[in-house]
Amino acid sequence: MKLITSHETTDFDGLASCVALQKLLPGALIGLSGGFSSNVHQYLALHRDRFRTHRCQDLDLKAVDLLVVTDVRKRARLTHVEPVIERAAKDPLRVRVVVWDHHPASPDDLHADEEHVQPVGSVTTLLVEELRARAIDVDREEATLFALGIHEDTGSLSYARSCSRDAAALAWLLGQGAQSGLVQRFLRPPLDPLERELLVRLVAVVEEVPRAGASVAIAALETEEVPPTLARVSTEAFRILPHDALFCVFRLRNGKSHIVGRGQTDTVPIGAILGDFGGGGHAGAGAASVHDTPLEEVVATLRQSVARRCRQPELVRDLMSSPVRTVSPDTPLPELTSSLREWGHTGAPVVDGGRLVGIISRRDVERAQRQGRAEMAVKSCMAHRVHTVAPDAPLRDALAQMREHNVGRLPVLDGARIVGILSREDVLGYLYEESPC
Ligand SMILES: [Mn+2]
Repeated sequence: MKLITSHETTDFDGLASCVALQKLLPGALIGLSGGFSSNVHQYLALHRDRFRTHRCQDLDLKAVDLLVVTDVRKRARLTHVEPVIERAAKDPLRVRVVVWDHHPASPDDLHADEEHVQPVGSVTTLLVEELRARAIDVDREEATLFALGIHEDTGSLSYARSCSRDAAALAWLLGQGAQSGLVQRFLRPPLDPLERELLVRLVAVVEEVPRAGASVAIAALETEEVPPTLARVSTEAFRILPHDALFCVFRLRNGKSHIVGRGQTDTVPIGAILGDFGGGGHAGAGAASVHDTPLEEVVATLRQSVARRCRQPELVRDLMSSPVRTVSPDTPLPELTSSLREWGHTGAPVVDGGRLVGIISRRDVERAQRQGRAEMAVKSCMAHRVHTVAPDAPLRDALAQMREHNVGRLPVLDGARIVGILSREDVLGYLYEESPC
């Protein structure tokens, strides 16, 4: 028997990639843990007969001679096929293992005879590319399911890890009849009353983790809801809260704690942090389970893991321009204009005897020209109130200042000494780095 499987609490990327694999391997069965994320659960209420899946406990796993695993490689998330994995380890000639995945490698990964692993936004993208390459037709229901897989894992192409290959696969699926209106409906069904209630409780207990380098928050509470609900409510909480990353810890009455992580900055590696608890995921989302540990202890361990694993954020000193070109308060405006043009700058700090006394921009000069003051000195139209930043301030603090005061450049002061300047151009150059794949 050929068996296709994916991770526990199967999401749209997992289900879509299983269905795509079944088209590549006619006759293979899809066997899963039986637990689905809640949006997939609702989708299957309508599509169960169109896309047949089995629970592994209802299948004769001893008959499996080919195991194809998709959207996961960690054994901890594959307990429903553990007997097959064990048999493959003992007798590799009798059971072949093939893996399709897009997650980073980890020590808990199962051994595979054949691996198709690429760092794209969704594993469904890899399978859509394979179907296209083999000229296998897909109908509009399949195309819509595959589109759901790509939309879910790439945040509709908005997450940092989504790439041009995901977009190309999605474009092709639209050409095959994928229904965008239905994608919207099945991807994010509204929260039900119980989920809304849990969301309100969760938001009330959010606490920020100090000195994580980014805005990281933890919310911990006791509940009796099921894991798919916990994942959905965590996603919604992350969407409405202002943090770069959010970890939600839910302790159930049976003593088990379920941790859900959501994030949108590469300085907080969600998957690696939850890996410390035997769970996993990627940079933007992950989950883990902890047994028989008091809630406070789980939270304390989580705080330590966050502190240890978060990368330090970009600092102003790493991005600022240095040395700084400055002008004197007595510089005539025509001379300033030609200097700015020569330097390729749109403004400059004004320094008098080594002391920062103002800042002037091309816009100030243009205003002076309009008012007939084009021949005057810099001091006549410079801004006296200068917003500055320290060299070891995180970049996001500098951005917050630029936004709040609507200024395009911040002189960088080390004590009273001007050591650099951070401009909009410096920040843009950093933000627009090349795409991940
Ligand atoms: Mn995935």
